Amino acid sequence: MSQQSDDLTRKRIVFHVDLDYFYAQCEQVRKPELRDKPVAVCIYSGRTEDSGAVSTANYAARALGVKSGLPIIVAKRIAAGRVEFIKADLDYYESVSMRIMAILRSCSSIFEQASVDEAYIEMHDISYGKAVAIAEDIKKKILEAERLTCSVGIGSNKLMAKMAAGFRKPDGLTLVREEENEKFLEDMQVGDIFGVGKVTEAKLNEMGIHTVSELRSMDLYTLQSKFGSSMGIWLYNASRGIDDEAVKERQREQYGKIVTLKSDTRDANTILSAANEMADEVATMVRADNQMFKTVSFIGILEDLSIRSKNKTLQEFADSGEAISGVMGELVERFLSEHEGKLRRIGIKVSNLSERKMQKKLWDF
Ligand code: DCP
Ligand code: CA
Ligand code: CA
Repeated sequence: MSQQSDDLTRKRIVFHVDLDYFYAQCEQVRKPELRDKPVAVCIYSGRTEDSGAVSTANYAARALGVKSGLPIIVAKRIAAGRVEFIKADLDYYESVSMRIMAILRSCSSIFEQASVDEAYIEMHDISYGKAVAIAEDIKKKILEAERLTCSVGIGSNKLMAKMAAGFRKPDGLTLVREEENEKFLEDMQVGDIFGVGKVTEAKLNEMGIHTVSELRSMDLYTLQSKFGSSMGIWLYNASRGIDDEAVKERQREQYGKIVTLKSDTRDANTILSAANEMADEVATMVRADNQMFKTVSFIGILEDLSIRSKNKTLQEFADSGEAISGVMGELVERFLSEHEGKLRRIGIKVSNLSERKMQKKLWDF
């Protein structure tokens, strides 16, 4: 065979694109003065001045020990004066994300957004060489449009693409050929396999299994008897780089919005008017996606930060703000009669979605 394996077309190639230190990079793009500084983006809970957690940090801040999940107070203790602490602006990151997802969606009809900053793209009948060129082009497009870097993994399935994307960050591009899957995984820890959670990892470690190659030495029967039949087979396959999950667009399951009240209260009128103010906004999001909803929920976050909700299912699918406001009085009343204490934040949510039928549109004429 004279042909190199790179020139052969592959039946299925999956790309995983993950934006680098996403929230922090978004901040650096709009504030160029942050370009060369360690940056941490924080979600403040509002309780006391510095309560809350770091949602992400750029790599310079990570080098100083500041990373996702760290309490802000601790992060500031570690890196006082050396790291810029910025309040998260989720709406802004969401808008950047939506524009980037539109770019990625245009690359292939087989597309799946997996989170605010990552997506899978599937292509057929291209060579690995061509796949690398496409990945380079994707990176260039995102850089040109939004000045953001990302890391891309190319693999024979979703699992391998995801693992490849995490291999070299930031600004990475990693190709794992199908025949390299086992080699790529074997020295990793079982907990490094995407999808293996803390509980499974601990259980495997207890059984004396730490590396992926040790996991691969387990027979299917033993794995299934310890982890159940579907988890057992998943582990068996994952340790070999086998995964047949489809890349498919995820359906959204709900739309909603939450606000903090001006002051903690249990005054029904104050709560109701704040809830109704959000109704049109939520309904507009639903209509923009050509969806309808059947269930409306009122969510209350009490002074002790516990979250409670009341919901009502409508007779018919609806897509208007009035349909939400129409049941809000009843929901708020039920909420207040069942829960004591003042409300600190409130939210509304619609769920039980259905795509708006084409017929409905025709009827509208
Ligand atoms: N995020 C968060 N809280 C966490 C983890 C993440 O709010 N505990 C948010 C902030 C991140 C974004 O989600 O910017 C994407 O998460 P990633 O895990 O992809 O992390 P980053 O993009 O920040 O960094 P990396 O370069 O490692 O992908
Ligand atoms: Ca990321
Ligand atoms: Ca991510």
